[in-house]
Amino acid sequence: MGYKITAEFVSEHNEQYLPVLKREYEGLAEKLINQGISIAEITSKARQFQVAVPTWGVGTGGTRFARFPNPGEPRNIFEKLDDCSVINQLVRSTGKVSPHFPWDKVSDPGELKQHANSLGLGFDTVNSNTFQDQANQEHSYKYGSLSHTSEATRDQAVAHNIECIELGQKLDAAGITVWVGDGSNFPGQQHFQHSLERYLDSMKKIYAALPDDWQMLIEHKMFEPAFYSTVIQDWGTNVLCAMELGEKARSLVDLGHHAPNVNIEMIVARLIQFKKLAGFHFNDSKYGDDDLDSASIHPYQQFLIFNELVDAEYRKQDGFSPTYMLDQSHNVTDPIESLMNSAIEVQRSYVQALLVDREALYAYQESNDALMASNTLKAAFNTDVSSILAMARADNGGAISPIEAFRDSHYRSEAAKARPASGQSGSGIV
Ligand SMILES: [Mn+2]
Repeated sequence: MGYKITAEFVSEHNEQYLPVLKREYEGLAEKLINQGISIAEITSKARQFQVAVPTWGVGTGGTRFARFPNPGEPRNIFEKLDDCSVINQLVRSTGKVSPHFPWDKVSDPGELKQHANSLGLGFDTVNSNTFQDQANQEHSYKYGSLSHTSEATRDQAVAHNIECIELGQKLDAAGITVWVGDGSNFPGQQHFQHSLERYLDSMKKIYAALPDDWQMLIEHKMFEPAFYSTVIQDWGTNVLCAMELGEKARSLVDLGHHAPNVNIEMIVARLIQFKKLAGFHFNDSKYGDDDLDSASIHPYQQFLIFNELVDAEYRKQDGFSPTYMLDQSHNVTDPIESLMNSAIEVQRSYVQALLVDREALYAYQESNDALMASNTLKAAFNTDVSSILAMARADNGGAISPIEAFRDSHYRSEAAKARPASGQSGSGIV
């Protein structure tokens, strides 16, 4: 068991920020009441907001050129959970962790579940991995996995996914996310239709092994590692496969997995309409699948996505229950700091979207008042909701200033002492 940040430390740390926070919160309360919005209601919703953290996110990321590890990196799933618990302790919106197999595979899943629960954590969807070969693996995934031309390779990939479901059940997870790196690097290399047919055959076998209350989340990605074509390249192919597979299969939206300038919020609206939105991998990007910190580049885009989500919530859209998760690669920052910051930024977009005057917006849409419709969204986006987010954290027992609290706790330097570098890491870029 690693170094702990105590509850007393957090509450003492909060004291220095509390007087200013209270003033800012009261000022915002007055501003919002004039718009007919109760800050208590918004704060209560902010307190309930959750976004899961991926286990691979707490290790330092990298690129295909290099990785520059930080001191005190977690060396196994138990240490990763320790780091995840620090994130949740300070921000209180990341109570679930998404494991990745075989990176996080242990001989006793029961012990793993117990360790997580003792830290106040639970498990989100599990992730399978057929995009790289493991030691002693019989059939290589060099030319694909679930869509491979060889039946034996496909069977091996199917068996791995079914094993992930079984492991996930022991962890009390309720879904499996399937992303494949299958694709091609040359025109003509792969038969488009046949490869998708093989993929679907494999996915049907995995789907058949899904427990009744489980969900299958299909993740698409336009390029990388395949650079000419991928088998599940966009949301269109994704949703077609989800429809073919059945009700429990839905589409996952990773913000970095689209063509540049694609209108992601509109994709989200379409998936909501047809009850096929499984959830999100939040991150941000400038060029491609950059896996940068959420809202570090395009905060308005993230807000517009949440505008669609909150709209569905407001309309009580049938079948709407997406799961939220961060999926980022932290190459130059402390991953714990980045994940805390990003969880707050995702929550910020949610809270800003709650402030949208929906009835006014609908009226502007009906009367074709384009400018005022846009201004209605901008008014919510331009509202500084920082004091709501900080108050929600404090009310939940978290830190008013999580980054400062984390730095003042010396958790990282203590972790560096307790965790000498092992030379291996379970951090990946997916
Ligand atoms: Mn992803």
